[in-house]
Amino acid sequence: MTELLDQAGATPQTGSSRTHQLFIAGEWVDSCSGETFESLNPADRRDVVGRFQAGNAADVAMAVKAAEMALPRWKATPAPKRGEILYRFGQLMADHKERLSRAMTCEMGKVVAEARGDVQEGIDIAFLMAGEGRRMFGDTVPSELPDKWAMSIRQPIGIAGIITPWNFPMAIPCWKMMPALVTGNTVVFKPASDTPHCATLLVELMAEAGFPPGTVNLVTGGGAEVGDAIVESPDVQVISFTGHTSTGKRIWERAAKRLKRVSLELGGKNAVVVLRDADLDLATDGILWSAFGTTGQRCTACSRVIVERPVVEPLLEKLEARARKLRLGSGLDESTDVGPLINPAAVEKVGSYIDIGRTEGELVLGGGSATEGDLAHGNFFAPTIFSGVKPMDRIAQEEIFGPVLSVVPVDDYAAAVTAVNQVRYGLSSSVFTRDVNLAFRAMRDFETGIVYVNAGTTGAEVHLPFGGWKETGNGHREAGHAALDTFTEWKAIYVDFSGRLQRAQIDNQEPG
Ligand code: UN1
Repeated sequence: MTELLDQAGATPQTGSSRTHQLFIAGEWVDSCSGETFESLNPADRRDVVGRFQAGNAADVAMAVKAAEMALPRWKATPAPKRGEILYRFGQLMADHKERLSRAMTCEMGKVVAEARGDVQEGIDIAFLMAGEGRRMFGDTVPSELPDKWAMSIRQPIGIAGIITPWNFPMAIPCWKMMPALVTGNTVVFKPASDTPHCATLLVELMAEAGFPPGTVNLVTGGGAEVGDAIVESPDVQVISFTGHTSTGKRIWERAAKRLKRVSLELGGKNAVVVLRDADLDLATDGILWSAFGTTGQRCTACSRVIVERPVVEPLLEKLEARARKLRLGSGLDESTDVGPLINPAAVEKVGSYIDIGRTEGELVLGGGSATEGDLAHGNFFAPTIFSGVKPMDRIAQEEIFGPVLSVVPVDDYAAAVTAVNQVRYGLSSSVFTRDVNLAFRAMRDFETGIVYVNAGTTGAEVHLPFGGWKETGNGHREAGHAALDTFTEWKAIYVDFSGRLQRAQIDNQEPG
């Protein structure tokens, strides 16, 4: 373990081109394909973070087999004991926080302060879910019949397929694996192809924490090979996926054929609403942090600012002045505000939205990739602001997943609500106002799974449900105790100790 972590943190600019392996049944092994792929540092693509196994369906089959073999013992392990392993894992993450964070920055680019937040979110969910080992509440309720006991308990579903994105490469796998494991499922984990190193480091720590062989299996590789095989496997009963809406829809369709449970966290098009009475300095802080933090690559990122007309000009002035000062660069440099995008394809996609935006609004700032000086070898994109955007314009409707912000003027609160809600997604929203009545109306009216008052759209905490309405998901939630619903079956149990047959809904009715 320490060897891997040492390499992760020690030589961040050069990385390690060592070849990593899959983790199946408690062993580090090569892929059946015999092929590998590289993970590159997005701040400097010459820096190879490492080589990783290109897994395929045969590897997935072995991982599923290992998860199946481990299941009976893991299920039979008392939940508080399972929880103790989660506590150990959370503590190991805390012990190695700095090195994990730096490794994350090297592999996916987010500035190291935010990488620390990502690791911290993993620690938080490990500790929260460890505690579930001693809670996992069901109901104990009175029966409608005398001398009869009624209660409900949660039980594991079986093998969980965990398919995760690169933007929160430690937090999101932990959001999914911690509730899956504490409830007694075993796991096959496929991380995004852009962040296999982060996943490898996590799984190393999980092994060290004492998860028994086969409870957690890691298969790196492409979606078409590894992801599809997990989704198609008849023995994987539950899938938890975070990523593109189109991929999520495909997964759900395919899994539906086998009536699998699927939890999806997909896109967002999150709005900050600034009302005319808002504290504009505070709003500026919140908007910049949620629009340009993580280079706009959060599902919760703010990409629309819906502003009442009287304050459009003063707000825009503040946003532009502050955004102009944001420093682009390597996330390992503590003075950097905005790191790179994840890969060249992302630069191209974000760039294509600039062309669209120019025909829809007015470009105020940015609008292109940044290649000067030290940025030349990275996937950098300048923080970009468009003004005068209309609610139904494409840049105000489609998820861009980059540092692009659209300012959308509206006439009043009612028009702001319409604009917030007239999108296909519904993850996060926020309102800046000092009017308590309008704040409460917004909490009621915004059709999103998360609403902030006088804060930006990012920064969800792990003990509340995380997820969205509409095409952001399919009704499931991560984090909080809601996360347990994804990974458990309910069992209602009735114990009749009357010694005679009592027929519910019949014997307890007054004779007519
Ligand atoms: C995501 O972008 O998919 O609320 C997750 C937030 C973070 C999690 C974001 N705690 O911004």
